[in-house]
Amino acid sequence: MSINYSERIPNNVSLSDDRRLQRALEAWQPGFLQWWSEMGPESFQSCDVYLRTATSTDAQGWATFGYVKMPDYRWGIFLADPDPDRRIAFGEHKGEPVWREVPGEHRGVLRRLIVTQGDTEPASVEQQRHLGKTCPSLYDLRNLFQVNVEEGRHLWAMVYLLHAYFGRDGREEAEGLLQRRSGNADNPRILGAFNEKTPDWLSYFMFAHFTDRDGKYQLASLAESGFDPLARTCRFMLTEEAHHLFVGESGVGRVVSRTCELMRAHNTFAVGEYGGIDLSIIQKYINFHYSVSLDLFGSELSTNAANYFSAGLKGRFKEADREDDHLLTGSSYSIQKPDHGTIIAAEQPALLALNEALRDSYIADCERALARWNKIIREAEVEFELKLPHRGFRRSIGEFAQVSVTPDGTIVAEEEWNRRKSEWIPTPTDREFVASLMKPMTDPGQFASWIAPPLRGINHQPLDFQFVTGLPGA
Ligand code: BYC
Repeated sequence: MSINYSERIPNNVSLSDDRRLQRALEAWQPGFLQWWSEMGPESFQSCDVYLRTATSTDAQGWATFGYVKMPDYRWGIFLADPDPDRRIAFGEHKGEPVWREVPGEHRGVLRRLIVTQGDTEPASVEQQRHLGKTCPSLYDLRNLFQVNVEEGRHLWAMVYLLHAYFGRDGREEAEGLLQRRSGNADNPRILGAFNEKTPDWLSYFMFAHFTDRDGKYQLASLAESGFDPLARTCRFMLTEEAHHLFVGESGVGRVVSRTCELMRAHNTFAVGEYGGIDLSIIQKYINFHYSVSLDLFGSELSTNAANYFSAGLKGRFKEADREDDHLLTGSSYSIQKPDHGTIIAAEQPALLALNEALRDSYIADCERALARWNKIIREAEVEFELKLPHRGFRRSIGEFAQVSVTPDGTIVAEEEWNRRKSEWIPTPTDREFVASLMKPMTDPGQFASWIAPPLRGINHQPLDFQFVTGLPGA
């Protein structure tokens, strides 16, 4: 479905047919732009950035690239095309036509899911706002800004739903999304990972890999929703999400690749003095970001998740492709949990274990990406293997929140864990070292010492393409 760019708010939902909604969103727009100018990428607002903009919500609609100043980016409301015959695929309403309006009895719960999703989007922009100043290349700078503007658009996606379907409390929640701030002690973002700092580019690539990947799984579950506007919104958001995951996975892969290159050239594991990041430090960053992201799936056993599912509000990953009854009332699911100093598997009602089932799909996906990083190491003939820590490692939410688990899955005393944590997660010295490498590299085609160039440029452009122009001080 093509997108109408002639209106103040680009959209493919015939916004001009609903004057009230259009006016409400136009009234929210200046607050959004104000938030962007205060909390969006610092120092780069007047640069021209080679960005892609959606022109329609089908696959061809992404082909449009051009220079845009970020504050002029056409944020708007884009939903995947409706399927007039779509039916609810799971839960108590399975088989019924999907809802085009909010079902009254689920109003509060749906609003909360939408607000939680919406809150992560501006949070990530806030977390990343200082990174531009230390970009490893123009290619990476442009990718960062692409991700940032699209997270801003994802905020619009959720705000549209709040304004269009939740009346006055929806409008209040939409305001709240512009008020909370990542890491703010008085008014923080809702979920833990979105209040952490993203101080350097290694953290950023890890975030885009591990935390954005939670986004992929949560959006895919919401894309199954019986509330059709939410499902259609999330389906289009997922097409944007794919690029964010690419930035994360390929970013970490390029750091690994450069480290291996330096290891071979200098015949040492300690590549710091040659401007690289040791594999052992990369491993600690993996441990940190993976464990923070696992918490985002919620508790292993959750009546909230069971209720979302039974009510038809939030499905499972690829719900429609699954060959079970889509009700789960009689089935069980195995979860891991601590039990008297060891970790055991326990059968639990599948309905209660939905968060864990989604986390399992996520873990399998992370394993696949990890294997690709390890392939880079193997092909460089370096003896080292990156690993994902145990799911119980460093958790703050769920069954493992009260125990101290090592990366290999052993429960130890809290005192021992604290004594040994410098082996597992980045120490202040590790972070300072990584920070010391973060010098901006803005000559076209040049890359910082700690990262390999990508295989190709964005949109088939050569690597020395001027992906961002008009840099501050240039
Ligand atoms: N931090 O029953 P439980 C993305 C709360 S990322 C703080 O297990 P539930 C993106 C929970 O609210 C995707 N609190 O929770 C990525 C509950 O509170 P109440 C974001 C937490 O509801 C990168 C209590 O603990 N989207 O898009 O089953 C860049 C009991 O928990 C946390 C979504 O998350 C936490 N980590 O599951 C940009 C989808 N976890 O009821 C963007 C929408 C739990 O006791 N959200 N709690 O007051 C959801 O589906 C669910 O809210 C959650 C939690 C899966 C997050």
